[in-house]
Amino acid sequence: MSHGSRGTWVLMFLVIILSMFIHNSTSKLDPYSVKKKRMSEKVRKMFYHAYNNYMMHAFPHDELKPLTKTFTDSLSELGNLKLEHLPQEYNGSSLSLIESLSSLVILGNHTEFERAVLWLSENLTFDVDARINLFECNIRVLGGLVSAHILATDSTNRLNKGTYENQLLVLAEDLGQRFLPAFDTPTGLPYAWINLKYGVIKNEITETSTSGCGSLILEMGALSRLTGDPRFENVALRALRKLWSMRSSLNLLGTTLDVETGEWIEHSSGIGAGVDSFYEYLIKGHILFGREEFWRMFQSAYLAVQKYFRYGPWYHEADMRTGKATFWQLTSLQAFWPGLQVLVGDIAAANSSHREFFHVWNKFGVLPERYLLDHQMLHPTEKYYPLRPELAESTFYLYQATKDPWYLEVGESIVDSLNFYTRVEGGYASIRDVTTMELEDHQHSFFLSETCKYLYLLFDDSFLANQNYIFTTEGHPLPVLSSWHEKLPEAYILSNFTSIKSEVQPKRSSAMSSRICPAAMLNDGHNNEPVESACHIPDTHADHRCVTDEDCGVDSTSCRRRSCSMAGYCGLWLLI
Ligand code: DMJ
Repeated sequence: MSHGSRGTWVLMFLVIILSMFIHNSTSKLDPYSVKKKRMSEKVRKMFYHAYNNYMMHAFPHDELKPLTKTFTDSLSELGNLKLEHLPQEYNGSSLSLIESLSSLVILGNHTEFERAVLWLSENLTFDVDARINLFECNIRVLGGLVSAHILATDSTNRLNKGTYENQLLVLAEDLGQRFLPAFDTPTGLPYAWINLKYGVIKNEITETSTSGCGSLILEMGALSRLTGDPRFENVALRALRKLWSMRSSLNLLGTTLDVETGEWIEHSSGIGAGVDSFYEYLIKGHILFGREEFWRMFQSAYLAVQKYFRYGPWYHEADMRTGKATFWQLTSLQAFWPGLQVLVGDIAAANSSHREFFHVWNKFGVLPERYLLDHQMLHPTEKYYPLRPELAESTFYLYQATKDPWYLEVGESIVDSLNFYTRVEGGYASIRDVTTMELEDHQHSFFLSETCKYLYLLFDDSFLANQNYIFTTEGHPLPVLSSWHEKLPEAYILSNFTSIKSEVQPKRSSAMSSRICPAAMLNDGHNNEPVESACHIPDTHADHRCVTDEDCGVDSTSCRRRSCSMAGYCGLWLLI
């Protein structure tokens, strides 16, 4: 054996020993590192199976139809209405590519990220005669572009500096300007629909959702901070404040409203469809911009939710005017709530709801869109599962907060179900009916921006190692920067990325520790006044007599709704 080849063998031997040592030491630090590595690789493959099929069969259109390997230009059809007149030459807005940008960075694929950024820079235009849903376009397109711009200008992402000259921000600003006419209403609440080329069209419908008006502040606020043009943040803030002023005396909001009259159309609401991201943007707006105003709104809104919608680990709907329960339904969208609860530290409540959602996931194999809690059956028409991310999202947050390996098990089970039921040769298909597992020809863009991302981050969170991010409702990361903060709240001083601007911070009791049920009587820490449990609703009659369940309130300790016994007394008679 020559000296040269002996040297090579010695080197290889040393490399093997060293890698064994590194492997052992990381395994010792984290006993789940092998599993995490295996699972993150599995999720990486899932993402690329979905992404590559989109790029091959659907790009530059919006979304992939994985069964027929064709495409759909869905952006202009998102929401509940269809676009009437799309021009022949319209090629979509590359929605799924925009949605994939931040996921590519999180997966460490800077080459593909750069390729996508350059393609969008040269080809994307919003000067099209397309009527789009403001909310969807904001969270998916504006959010995707703003987040990707921030990632593209972050020196750690190794972009070829010469090629990126803020093109994504220019596109985002153009889009933001096209949104502005939507806010030109007597109330400041934006129209749900806008034509990108011509603004608000004649006789446009005036009905919109609470989410539609109240989930704009992250993207529009970030756009203002990045461009220096305050108009985007101002209109979003005005709409949010108006919406908040429309709350009932119970601090509840409805689900749909009229943007011209500012009146509620649907008074029943919960934490799911039509309202979910409103709550999310209050707390995330507070984290991103440090506004106390958002915290105060959130705290009141959160307490009202826990008081009027919560039934043990479940959340039903209630009438915003009376707080009386309306619909006893579990919906797939509600599964984001435990993740939001993690952000405010209400881990125990988050854990118990998450377990119930996962229980339903296990029962059906995936989460059905709507389940009737009172009849213990699926909703007759909403039996579908469109690859939604919410359960994976909450699982990721709960694992971050607790490091309880149970959540890794949950994540693995979600990954296995997705691969077993929804993976097809041409991508990942939605499920039309969870009882038959019949598939539907649609791979929603949020599968790329959220579902795969949260599953990946559950098993590999190295992206989050050196910076604080919040994720928009569509899963696009925005960094928490001290320069964007009016005043940083006490709770976030741990970050080395942010800093306290104001020395004197008001003492604030946490929403979780003192005000949330089941604590029946607590000291509020200020004037020794007892604080009543937030979930407590007294029975109608002081002597607890009742004729129907309507006469009974909510138990202050267990937060369970009391019911009327055959003998005519309210109590916790029904055990579910
Ligand atoms: C996503 O588009 C967003 O998370 C939105 O807020 C509601 N849910 C869908 C995915 O389910």
